[in-house]
Amino acid sequence: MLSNSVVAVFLSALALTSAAPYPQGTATIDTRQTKTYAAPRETRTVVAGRGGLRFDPENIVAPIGSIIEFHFTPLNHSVVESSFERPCQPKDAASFYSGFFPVPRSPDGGVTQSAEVFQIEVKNDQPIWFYCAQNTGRHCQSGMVGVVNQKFDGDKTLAKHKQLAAQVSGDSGVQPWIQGGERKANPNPLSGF
Ligand SMILES: [Cu+2]
Repeated sequence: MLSNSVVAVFLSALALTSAAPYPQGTATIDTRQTKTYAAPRETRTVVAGRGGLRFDPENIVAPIGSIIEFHFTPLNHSVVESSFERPCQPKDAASFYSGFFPVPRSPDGGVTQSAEVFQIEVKNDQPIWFYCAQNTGRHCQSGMVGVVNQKFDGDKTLAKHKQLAAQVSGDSGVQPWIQGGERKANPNPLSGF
């Protein structure tokens, strides 16, 4: 009886020490997966059109190196980088632009969103102002603007930016092409954001 137990313990120990966690000789490193980012990025989700003509949230604080991931609800929103002083217009030729995301309303009234998202990277500690360029309904001028890392000790506030946007009489501008970020498959298009 005792000897059987000793043998059992011995065999268990043998099994533990001889079982390699990974089959040797078959593991490979997929450089496509590892060369871009050393670690998963911290991500902030922003939903365009949730709760009306607005971004939710619209005032985002995010660390350098993190990702802002825009999701798009009906009917047809976009996101473009602007400046505090000139709302509803691209900041410059390098400003990011997502293109438009047409999304039909759900027939049963449920929440729907685009099968694609748009991601930008927070590259420095400067504020990133942005808006929706949809001119049908004048989204930007109606307050569909937002900011990443507003300077909270200054007077360039989101509220002030919205006032400036409301004074824009012309149409919102877009870039000639999608740029400055990545348009990619929505990781969870059927639920949540
Ligand atoms: Cu919009």
